[in-house]
Amino acid sequence: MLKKKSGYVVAVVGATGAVGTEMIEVLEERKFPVTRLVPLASTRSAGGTVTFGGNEVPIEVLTKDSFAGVDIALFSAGAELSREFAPIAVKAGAVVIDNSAAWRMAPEVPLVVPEVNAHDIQWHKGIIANPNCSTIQMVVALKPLHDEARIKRIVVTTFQSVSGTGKDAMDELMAECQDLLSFKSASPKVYPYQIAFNCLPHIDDFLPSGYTKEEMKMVHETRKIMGDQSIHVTATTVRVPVYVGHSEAVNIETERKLSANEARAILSTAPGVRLYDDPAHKIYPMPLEVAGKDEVYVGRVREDESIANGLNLWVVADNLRKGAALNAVQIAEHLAKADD
Ligand code: 25A
Ligand code: L14
Repeated sequence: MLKKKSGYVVAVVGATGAVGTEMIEVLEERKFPVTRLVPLASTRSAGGTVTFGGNEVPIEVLTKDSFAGVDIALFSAGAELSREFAPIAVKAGAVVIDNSAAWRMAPEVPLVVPEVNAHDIQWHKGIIANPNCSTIQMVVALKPLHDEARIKRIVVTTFQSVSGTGKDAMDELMAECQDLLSFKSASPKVYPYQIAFNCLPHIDDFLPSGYTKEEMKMVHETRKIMGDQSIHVTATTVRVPVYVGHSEAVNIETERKLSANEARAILSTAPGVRLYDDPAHKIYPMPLEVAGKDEVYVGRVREDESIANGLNLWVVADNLRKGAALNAVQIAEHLAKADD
């Protein structure tokens, strides 16, 4: 449990990564009460610093002893590290907010998107999991519609940016563009094929069923966050040559009929949602515009004319912010508030 304090010692594991960097920025931006920041990374980053509150803070190498005196530990260095070090951090007295897939489906670990299920934070036993980026933005948009009309089935196709994979993937997209535009061939390392000027229907590993792990995360995590095992979800996840911002084409079937206007009215006041839907004036969300924003943008709200109670939506969010760092810091804010 987090003890009430006027400020907290906050560790960021993976502080130099795409998400870790954003976590430090969001902590500062939202004026989270940090008395001491502990940036942790691998030996590759040792000797460097991160800037926080106008100070250069030295990066420390992650070890079993890194968590002495730490109140909150934000993890974003991959599932393997989280599996090993999150229990160590908890033993040392920290509350862990973990951004990897390691703990999300563990029954004793709450999986939280504050706009949807902040109430689940209270039963944590030391670890709170941050959901998959694609799932977070989808449930922020769908929860208010589910509350009104009960969603029976979701069919989603994602268009995911390379920043989801991390810094190396962002560098790879840039290098491939430069090579191709100078008439050299691309040499992919992070992805199995060239991502520049291409789409890869392959995110995370394939399972024997033919689905990818990323697709199945959207199925299982959506049900856990919404607290409703009866929702049917099917997903196709696609990598696209975009730096930041995931987009999703979402089709839902509801128990009660919702007109597009009703859905728009609900979404226009929903927490964390920005309705951005005026096709007559070419107003619809795009990743280039949404990158850097906190809200989940929703546009292209239409009735699905092929079924009785169906809707189509286009959902875009900054995967590094709401999809990862911002959601984690929002959870920390709830923790700090809860012990008032
Ligand atoms: O398993 P998962 O859950 O699927 O997650 C896999 C990866 O996804 C990212 C994150 O990558 C993670 O490693 N990630 C996780 N959750 C995410 C989410 N929700 C998510 N991305 C989006 N949404 P990342 O590249 O963003 O961040 C990596 C960070 O982890 C640190 N790290 C890695 N191994 C570590 C470790 N820290 C401690 N101990 C370890 N053993 C990593 O630090 C980074 O902070 P670093 O010091 O290794 O990297 C610092 C700089 O070095 C560069 N670099 C990376 N690899 C190499 C390299 N340089 C040379 N050679 C390399 N092989 C990096 O560019 C970085 O700038
Ligand atoms: O959080 O886009 O489970 O490659 C792992 C894969 C985040 C996105 C997670 C990607 C994801 C990531």
